Amino acid sequence: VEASIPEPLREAWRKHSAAEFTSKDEFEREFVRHIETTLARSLYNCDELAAYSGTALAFRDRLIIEWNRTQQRQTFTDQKRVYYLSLEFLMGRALDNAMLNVGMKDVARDGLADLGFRIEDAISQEHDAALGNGGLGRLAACFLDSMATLNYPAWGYGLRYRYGIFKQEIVNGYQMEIPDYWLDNNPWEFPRHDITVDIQFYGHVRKYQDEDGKVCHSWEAGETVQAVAYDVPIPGYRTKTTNNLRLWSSKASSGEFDFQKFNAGDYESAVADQQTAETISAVLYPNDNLERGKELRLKQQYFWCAASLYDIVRRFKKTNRAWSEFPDQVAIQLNDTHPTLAIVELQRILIDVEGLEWDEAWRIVIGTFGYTNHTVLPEALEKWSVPLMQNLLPRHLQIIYDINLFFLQSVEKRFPNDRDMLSRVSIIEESHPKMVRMAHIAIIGSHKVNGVAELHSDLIKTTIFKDFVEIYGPDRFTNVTNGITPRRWLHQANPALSALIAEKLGGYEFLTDLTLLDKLEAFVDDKKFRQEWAHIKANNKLRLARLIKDVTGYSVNPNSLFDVQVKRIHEYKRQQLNIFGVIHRYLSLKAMTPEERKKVVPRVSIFGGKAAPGYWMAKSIIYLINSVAAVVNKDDEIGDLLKVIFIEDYNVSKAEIICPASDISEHISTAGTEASGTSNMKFVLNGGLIIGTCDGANIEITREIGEQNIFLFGNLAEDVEDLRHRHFYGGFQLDPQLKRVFETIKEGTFGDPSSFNSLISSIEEHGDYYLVSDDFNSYIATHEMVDKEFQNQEEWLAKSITSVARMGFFSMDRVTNEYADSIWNVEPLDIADEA
Ligand code: GPW
Repeated sequence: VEASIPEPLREAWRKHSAAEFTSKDEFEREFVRHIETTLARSLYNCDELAAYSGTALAFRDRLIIEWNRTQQRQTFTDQKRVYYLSLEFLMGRALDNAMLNVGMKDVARDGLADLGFRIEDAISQEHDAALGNGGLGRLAACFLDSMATLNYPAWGYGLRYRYGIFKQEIVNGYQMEIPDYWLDNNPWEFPRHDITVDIQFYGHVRKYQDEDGKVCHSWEAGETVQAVAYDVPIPGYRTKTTNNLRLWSSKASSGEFDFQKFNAGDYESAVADQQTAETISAVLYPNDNLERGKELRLKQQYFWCAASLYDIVRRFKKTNRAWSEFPDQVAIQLNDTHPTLAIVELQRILIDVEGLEWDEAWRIVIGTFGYTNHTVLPEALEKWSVPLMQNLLPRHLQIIYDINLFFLQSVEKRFPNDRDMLSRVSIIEESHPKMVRMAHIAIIGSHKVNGVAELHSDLIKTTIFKDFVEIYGPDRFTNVTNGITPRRWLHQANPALSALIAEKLGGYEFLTDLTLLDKLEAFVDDKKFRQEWAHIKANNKLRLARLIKDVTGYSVNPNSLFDVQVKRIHEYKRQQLNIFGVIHRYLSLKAMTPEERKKVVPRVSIFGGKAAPGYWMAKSIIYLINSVAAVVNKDDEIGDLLKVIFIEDYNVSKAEIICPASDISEHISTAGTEASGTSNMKFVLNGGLIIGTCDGANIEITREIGEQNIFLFGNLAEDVEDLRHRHFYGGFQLDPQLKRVFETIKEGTFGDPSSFNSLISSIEEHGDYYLVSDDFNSYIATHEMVDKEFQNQEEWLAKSITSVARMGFFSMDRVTNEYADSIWNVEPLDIADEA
């Protein structure tokens, strides 16, 4: 407020206020201006990278003008805001998305052509913003897109990692990890060196009495680190809203970068302190669905939660409202348990700093938070050791103990003498060392807990959180099935299909109301439409074939059936089932006569995905895929009938090329293990069929598109426990066809078999936890159906079109509105009658 210009002087400001380019000519002027001044280059040294930067800077100016207006509007109307806390935002590239959202891609294409560039070449220069591992991080990115598009006043909060998810290279069939340093020349972030927060760690708690004799606590820091805000503008699609993603970067706090040491000439140790502080935001942990309890990870979590809450509270305090109104102004969504410390931190701020009573503070906390669970896998549920937390966050541990005490007292009252119940629901696990169960804090401190697909939400209520349903009743638990943004995953990734749909539907409204796709069903039998549909798929397959040639050197026949599985490599996602199936196919082909082979549908099995660097089994799976590829792809007897491809460094921008190009994709997790999956939605929305288990969102996709349009197989979630039990106590029977596959591997067909020992023995000898053998037979049989049905191209096309027409439910906009209504209680900002 102090920095505001007095009214009489504002006229001059308004006269010169920045304007947005609106024509090709103006775009070209902005582009050249940025090349010549911002980048200090000229037409004599403008390469494609500079052309990307010039275009990005021109669009960035537009976004920032809209961003400023949005923030002013949101401050002025002062409604409730949503804060989405996520340790991961897997954004991918920003330029194409920005151009499409503001509706100026054609203008930029023509302008760039005038100046000597192809827009695709400029776009492909951009480095992916890869601040995430997989589905959880990409979901956060889809949320941001949707919240802006629907005009919700919403901010994302995350960490500005210097290194995103590692870049994967395949060397001699093995995964190698290369650091992903991505920050140089990133035009999309705005450093806010004036927005900083000092964050404490370690130290001790001092107890004292205030003037009124009330017992108070003060946390006296052992160490402080400074958080600096970096803002990333998030444009909505064809809307005035440009929201903010605020990422925190760590550095030594000003007092800490020691002037004394510096003065005394002790530069080395002064710089070492600086570097220690910077390690907090240095690197994204590369684990998907796994928690390893490392101290630096806990530091990251607290650093980010504390900085974000300080920022949120500071914004609230400017409104001069009573604390009791906090939950009417602020909704905070926790993307998994990673930000659970925010619950404890808000309670600490309210009682230790603001002086509220415990009960009033706790009501505010519960009213503010919502918690989304994304997994039931035990190894992914976060637990922190008590001694670790005691050392790093002593006051928070006290508060956690108090939360637990009051909670257990209330449980004891409702369920007297149920000691087992108390120990099951306690925040503290009585192990050695004791552990803090973060999910329990998240449930106790939130007013809503949601799963991400129906089956998964049912499972959390009946298994891992069953006791909490008894304690709180069913209302605290709900389901919001995941979705995807159709802007990036249809319009941007598959412009030709988007244009064809727009032509049939009379415009692009479906991009903001995806249920309109249902009008496509009327054209299923339209010959010409079918041809155009098929033509687009064929072109997308050509585009993928070019990418495959570029990254692997292999040429694939684009008329083959493209069978794709791209996602993080994990035993529960069962890429091993897929590659064993490929080996089975290879053996069948080898056993055929030339006559029989003529009837076979040629296939390309395409894999992609990263293994966590410490996940041995996942790395073995990658090595097996590449070893099979090396043998099969050079087998002249087989030729085009089977090719195996591993696309290295799968990421968001590669997904944009891969998803539109599949005939069939694989979503084949052990039933009950994949909470939702979201790439299943991306593939179907782009006209690919899927083969999958009855797991996660596959079940709802089936319900929407019809079971005749999906290839389902395998055991059901309800049978898994029983099957696992039988593996150990009823004797284990290896599927005979899988046995033949194992024998082939053991004979050395794909190189030294000892490399695959642990993969095979986990199934043959150690209980086959993921039921690969139990599902193998039906998996093979279902793939035979796929082959057969693919030969009837007309039927296949009808399935493809019908499926797309019925995918409206999986728009992220539906998801965002459900969160807004049932969890956040926020309204979109009405900007219709804005001057
Ligand atoms: F373990 N998911 C993910 F639950 O990508 F935290 N990484 C993770 O660490 C976790 C979950 C976590 C995924 C789920 O595996 C996937 O099924 C789901 O579609 C996605 O989160 C978004 O909800």
